[in-house]
Amino acid sequence: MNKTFYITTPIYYPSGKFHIGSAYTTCLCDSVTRYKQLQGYDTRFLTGTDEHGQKIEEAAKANNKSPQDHVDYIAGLAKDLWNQLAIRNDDFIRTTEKRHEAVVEDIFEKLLANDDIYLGEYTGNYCVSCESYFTPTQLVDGDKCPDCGLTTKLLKEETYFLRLSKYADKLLDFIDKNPDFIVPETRKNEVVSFVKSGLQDLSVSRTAFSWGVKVRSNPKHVVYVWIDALSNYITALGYDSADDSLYQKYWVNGDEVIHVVGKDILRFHAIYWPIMLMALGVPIKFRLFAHGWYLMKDGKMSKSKGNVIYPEQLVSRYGLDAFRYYIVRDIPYGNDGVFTPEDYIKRINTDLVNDYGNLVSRTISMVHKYFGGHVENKKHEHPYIEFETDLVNVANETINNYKSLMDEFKLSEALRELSVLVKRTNKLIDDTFPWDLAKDPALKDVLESVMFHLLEAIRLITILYLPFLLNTCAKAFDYQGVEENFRDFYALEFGLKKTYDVLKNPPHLFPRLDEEKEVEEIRKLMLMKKEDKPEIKPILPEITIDDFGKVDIRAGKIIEARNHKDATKLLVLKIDTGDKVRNIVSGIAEYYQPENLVGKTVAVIANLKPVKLRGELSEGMILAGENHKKELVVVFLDNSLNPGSKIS
Ligand code: ME8
Repeated sequence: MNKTFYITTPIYYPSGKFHIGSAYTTCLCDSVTRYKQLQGYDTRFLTGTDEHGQKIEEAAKANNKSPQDHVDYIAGLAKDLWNQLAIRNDDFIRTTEKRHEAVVEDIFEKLLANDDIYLGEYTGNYCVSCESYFTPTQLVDGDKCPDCGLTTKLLKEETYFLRLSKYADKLLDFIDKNPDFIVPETRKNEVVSFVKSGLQDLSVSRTAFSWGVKVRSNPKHVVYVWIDALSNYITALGYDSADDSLYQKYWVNGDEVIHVVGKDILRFHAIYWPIMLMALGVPIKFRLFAHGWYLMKDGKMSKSKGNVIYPEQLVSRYGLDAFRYYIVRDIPYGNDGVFTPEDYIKRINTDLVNDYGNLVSRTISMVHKYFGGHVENKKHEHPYIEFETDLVNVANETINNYKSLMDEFKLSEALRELSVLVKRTNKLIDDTFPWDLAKDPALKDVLESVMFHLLEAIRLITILYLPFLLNTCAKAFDYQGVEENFRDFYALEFGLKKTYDVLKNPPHLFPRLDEEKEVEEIRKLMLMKKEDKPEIKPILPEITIDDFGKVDIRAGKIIEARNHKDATKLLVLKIDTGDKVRNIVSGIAEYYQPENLVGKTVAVIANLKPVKLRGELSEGMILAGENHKKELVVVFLDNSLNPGSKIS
């Protein structure tokens, strides 16, 4: 039976659109999963959304939505984004789902029954954004949150507490006995010293708001969002439900369980979560990999600073593979990385266009030029054999290094190793001068051997790129005519494939990017404020053609336009709609000068019930849309449409 591998991302807060930071964690987990699958593991990959809590309640309010509508909308965007990034998660858990909520209620009651949770009272400074209390010594500048810098509120509330203190020694013992429980090591050390400095019991319920899982035995309390959220890793597997087969398979009897988390949420995962599991009597099967952050040159990505970059923007301009490659390549293991447009373009141009893409193109074109597209492995002695042997050695070393780095989640480092092999393969061309060999018919076999070595090296490189370059690898294999059985990890052996028939003149794998121009393009995308980004409003429920037929839209010619005498936002228009000249009031005064509208043809809803707007009769409505700057733009029609023409 295959070994199992269960990997999870954190569940994301649906407070707004996801930027490249969230995409980083998810792409990293997806690449690790694909790698494990290639290694023959039976994998399960979970992601989802963390939908309860005051922060979400407030975000919904700010958007004039109910919390449920708000989270439905953002969870939909998240699923779309993960589809667009070709994320192959097996499940998507939402904490507002019944399958999750019911089990969280149970978990809370179990902990209460065991006296691991007790009722008490809490007074302290609370940060709504971080959903956490802070002690006076933790606060900065008087009352500011030490994590996010926002002003905290002094709250006093009845609350349930989880007995963290009771488990501190057991936790330290567990960490000691499982040296790989938290990686990297530096993060583990942070956790250990935090626990050693003394754990306070944790407040695990709230009464100040209601958007959460109610405590079953005392429903004026809702369960603290982190207790609710952390449970997702087992509720999604069916823990404590009628069918817990996934829980048994991937957790209780599973071989590897990995929670990938950002460094900011390590404490929750390394302290609260194992203690919850100990208290529940659930085995601690997981390991934690804490990664760093994507920062911007001026610090944290922030919508208000206008320095955010969204994955969709980069994918639609530069393609999925380039984005996915960059995002895991540019953050070294466990550290932070800085996103800059220059690095983004350089990384793609150097690694993918120049080194890998070019190697494939050059090799294929030489194989055609010198051998009509067909080469065979002709083992024999020749003067360049040492270059070839060296290439084979480097390839074997790369395969080994790559695997051990990938096993430790060092994806960026594994890709760096791979780049070395790509460069070394390109070097075989520089070392052997194929164009000179081609001039001497006596050296034909030598040339063929060089070509063969290039093709085999490219095949191995492409196999190792499989977890990262999702579309490109299949293309590269097709270009080289690599059969299915030579395309996976079991075929990672130099010389396994004996003959090649390559395609003629296939297109380049990656188009070269004009560095200066593209850096400018990305800068423009980054400078767009959040509100500058077109937001697509959800499509309304379906109607029939008969419903549409009830709306009578006519072409109308504007024959007069003036500002409304009392309302600065309104224009008063006289519009000829064929049947008569109508008085129509329109809220476009901020965007149009009246004199510029006269003579224009517009779309008028002619059978709208007349109304008075600020004292002026309005006998219809003209059509307009909103652009990305939230400005109204009138729908102008072709002037050849006569007044009264029916629009349908
Ligand atoms: O913390 N670079 O959700 P979240 C890299 N709901 N990673 C980043 C990042 C950046 N710029 N910005 C955010 C939560 N992240 C909780 C998790 S799990 C039971 C509950 C990472 O949406 C961040 O480090 O605020 C975290 O790992 C993840 O995105 C989700 O953050």
